[in-house]
Amino acid sequence: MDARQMKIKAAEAALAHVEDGMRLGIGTGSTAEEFVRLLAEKVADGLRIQGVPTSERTARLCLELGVPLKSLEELPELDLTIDGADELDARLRLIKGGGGALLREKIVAAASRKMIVIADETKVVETLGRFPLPIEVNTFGLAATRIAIEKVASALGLTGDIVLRGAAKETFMTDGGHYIFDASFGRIPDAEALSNRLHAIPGVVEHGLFINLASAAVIAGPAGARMLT
Ligand code: ABF
Repeated sequence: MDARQMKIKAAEAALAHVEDGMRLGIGTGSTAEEFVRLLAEKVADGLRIQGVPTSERTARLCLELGVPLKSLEELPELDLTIDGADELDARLRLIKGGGGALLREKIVAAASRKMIVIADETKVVETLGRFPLPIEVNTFGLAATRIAIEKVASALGLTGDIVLRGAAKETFMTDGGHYIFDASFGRIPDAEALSNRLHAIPGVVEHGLFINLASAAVIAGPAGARMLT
């Protein structure tokens, strides 16, 4: 089974949790896009859901495929969010944001009663941090914010490059009009501590550590899909 087939397997398993009439947060990334394609087929067969997209990219795909959308303003309380991840550990803590949508993904996930992560087994890690942690920052005071992040990380024994996404060519800007630093810490033993200290930095808008948000995960591997709760 190749990578795409594994993503489809995870998406299929998650789709089984979508009930008629649900208010559904819809994630970003290639695995989430496989979920949207399968969801669109169910909608065409009569499934009634109202979707809230976590990025402009996801919104465009949903509209193209006929998945009915509302804004989070219209649906501020959701029943379920289905979204991908860049990394997840055994306690369902995640690193997200590789796709640049972490702020809206976290807002939508936090507005949902449940969040099911869909991922292939390559995303499962013992300790978060192998994937560079995306940190969404205000465009004002970038150098000062980077120094503040370095200090916070150092205080927790974390070192590694903190790189402005897209700086080499054209600085990446999120749907929300912010920039992203990708911080290659390698391993993050105390994700909660890092999360809290990053939130205390004024220039940090949000970061890609999702803690106490995922209710379950569907992990797909060559042998099929398994549920992690
Ligand atoms: C999104 O899912 C992002 O937070 C994360 O980067 C991405 C993973 O993408 P993929 O499913 O393509 O690996 O929610």
